[in-house]
Amino acid sequence: MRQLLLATSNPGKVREMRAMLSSLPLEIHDLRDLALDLEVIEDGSTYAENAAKKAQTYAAASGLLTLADDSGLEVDALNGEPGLHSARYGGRPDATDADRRAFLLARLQGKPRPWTARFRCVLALAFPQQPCRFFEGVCEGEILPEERGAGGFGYDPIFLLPALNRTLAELSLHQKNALSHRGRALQALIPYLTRLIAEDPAKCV
Ligand code: ITT
Repeated sequence: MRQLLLATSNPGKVREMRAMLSSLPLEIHDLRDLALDLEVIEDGSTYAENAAKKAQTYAAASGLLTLADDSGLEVDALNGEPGLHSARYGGRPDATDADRRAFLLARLQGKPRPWTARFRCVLALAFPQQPCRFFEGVCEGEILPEERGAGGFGYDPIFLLPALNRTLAELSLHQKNALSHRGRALQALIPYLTRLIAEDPAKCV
């Protein structure tokens, strides 16, 4: 069985990626299964640079075909913040997801609504010792002043999809994957991975 490593320490990302990739003929590992925990400093100036750094570091350490995700929330009224810094937003290094949501809402107080925003996700697929391939997905929406829903993770309870009048946290895992930034990036990756497995199996250990 061919193998793929999901190089993310975020359990929400792992759940969403596993759900979408489970139909492929691949044995999927995550960092917990392999007890891999390396420090990767996310100091790139783009999502792609950070995603590539994570994917290449873990591909080199594991020898496996490796997928990493760098993503962020871009709020127009905050000039695109928190963007690349979404995971570290909130003023304190030990901030929780709830702290980061509260911090974001505090920054938006007094600014005229709607607070339009988008999630962006860049996936990097790395083969040991080879350049990465990138797949991107975007999800447009709006920030709500109050939390709604208990699903998902991160900023999901305050991210509204106006056409559905639901936040991402009010959707099932499968509904979120059909519409989200990460789901869209994975939808672009799947045909590529399917071809790779069929045509060049040596690349998947
Ligand atoms: P890895 O780097 O280990 O993958 P991370 O959580 O640090 O995990 P990022 O550096 O890509 O990931 O930071 C992205 C942050 O953006 C993440 O921590 C969330 O706060 C937010 N985010 C990304 N995707 C999201 C989603 O689908 N729903 C809600 N928030 C999301």
